[in-house]
Amino acid sequence: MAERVQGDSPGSGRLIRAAAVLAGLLLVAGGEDSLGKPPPRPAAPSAVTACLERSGELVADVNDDGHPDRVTDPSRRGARLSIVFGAGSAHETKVPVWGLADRTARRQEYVRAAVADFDRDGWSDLVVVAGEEQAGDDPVPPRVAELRLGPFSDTGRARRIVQLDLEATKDIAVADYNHDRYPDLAAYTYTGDGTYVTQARLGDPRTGLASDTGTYTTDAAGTGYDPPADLSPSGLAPFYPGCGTHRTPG
Ligand SMILES: [Ca+2]
Ligand SMILES: [Ca+2]
Repeated sequence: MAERVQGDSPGSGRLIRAAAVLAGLLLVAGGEDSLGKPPPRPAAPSAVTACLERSGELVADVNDDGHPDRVTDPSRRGARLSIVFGAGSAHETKVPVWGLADRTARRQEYVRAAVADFDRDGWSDLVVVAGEEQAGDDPVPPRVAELRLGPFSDTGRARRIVQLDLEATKDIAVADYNHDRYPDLAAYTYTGDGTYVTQARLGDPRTGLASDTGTYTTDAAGTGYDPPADLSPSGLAPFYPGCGTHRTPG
């Protein structure tokens, strides 16, 4: 935080501290521009019970407008995630993964996203990883590696954003590593010199996704970018009940 040097007036120290606090608040709020505001803080629990279709599609009100939204990712590694906002309503809108990357999407060479309620507060959250492709021996870290705590808007805006300590990650998927009912994240990550690993970030009630412990890291076979066909066999199934059934998750 701001330190006051000798001879500086007490007032300027306070001003610097106030400015620093304000800058922090603006970062937390995610700002506002042509992409609109994040949804307001929820006043009540979601009226839509989140559930999983047999097809693997997640149904949840991710933007808290009272209409169910539908989340799919046929790629199963974040590349082709899309969300149909207001599915079945007059305002139905399909947003592809690029549209959720936020203000920087046009400058990204790749965008990946995953949706689950990582902190289990009842609102599905959005992870976005985006940046430059790997282009040499040294890992290129992503420009964007964020957990946007739900509800989030149809442009990927959220009131609370957690910066993730992901390394040179490209592909991501919701996973179940430690079977504690908090969704986890699998991250296919470049470690340099042509080698990749799959790392884990564990769902967490306080931080959303906790730091890597190294415990679940697995080396990828061979060298070069060759993500597993199924980055996370468990997917969302352990964490959401089936739609139209009384099946409990797991
Ligand atoms: Ca909605
Ligand atoms: Ca949440």
